[in-house]
Amino acid sequence: MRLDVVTIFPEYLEPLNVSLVGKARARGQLDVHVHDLRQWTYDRHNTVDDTPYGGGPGMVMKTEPWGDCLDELLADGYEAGVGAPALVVPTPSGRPFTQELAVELSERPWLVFTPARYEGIDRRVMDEYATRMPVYEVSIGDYVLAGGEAAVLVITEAVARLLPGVLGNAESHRDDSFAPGAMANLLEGPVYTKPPEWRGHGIPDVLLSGHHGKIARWRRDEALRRTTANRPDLIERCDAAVFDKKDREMLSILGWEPEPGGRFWRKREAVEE
Ligand code: 6GU
Repeated sequence: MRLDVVTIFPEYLEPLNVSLVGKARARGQLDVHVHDLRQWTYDRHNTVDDTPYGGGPGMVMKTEPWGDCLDELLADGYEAGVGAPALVVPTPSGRPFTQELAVELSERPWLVFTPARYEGIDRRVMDEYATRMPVYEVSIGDYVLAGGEAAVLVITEAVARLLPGVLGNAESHRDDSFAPGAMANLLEGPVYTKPPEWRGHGIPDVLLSGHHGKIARWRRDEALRRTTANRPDLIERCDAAVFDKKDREMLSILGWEPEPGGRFWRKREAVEE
């Protein structure tokens, strides 16, 4: 897979040399190109922004540097025969980045990222490239960052670990929380390793029992416990058909009950606790 990133802070993308993404690059599984947008400015001050039409605070990134840069790097990739590019535009007003979108992006041969600073990029840039390729405007969560570079690191890592051969074991993302088509999207429960006792904290006996069925059940119960506590929306969204008899017992203990419509809701008393 080829990745291009265009930014006014190329050094912000240094982490792409490290860890999983860095190793995927070293192995030739990822071909990463980071570009400094200011190389496509032609004035003394290397201007990339200007005041917004209609007034208001902040600055808007200008069309021309983005257009000239994207034209050049798209021509380069087409010439190299990389495949069909998709533009990924990080913005707090984009669609939420999810595991499902990570899977979709991981299936493309070439992603071009345009992290912006200031109030964002002149709309006409996205409109122009949308006539030639898919454009994904993506947000990584409900908070505001100063720029899209950190989002590029997030998206890149989520996508890279899905590429064939990047994670050691091909099975390792089948059970990810949020894996599409997972039985139910539950958060994963706690994990433990040696030593068996640390500062007076032991580990749950069941994990030492060697009883695989009981261990699987315990893990499922802990996943339900954690999901109801931290992400009740995930339980409410589930088709109740994904919960077996033991799941239902655990949900009941946690203060949840089925509705006639088929979904689970937190019981009133539990909500008020
Ligand atoms: Cl992609 N960019 C910025 N600037 N802020 C964000 C974001 C992206 N996602 C969440 N907040």
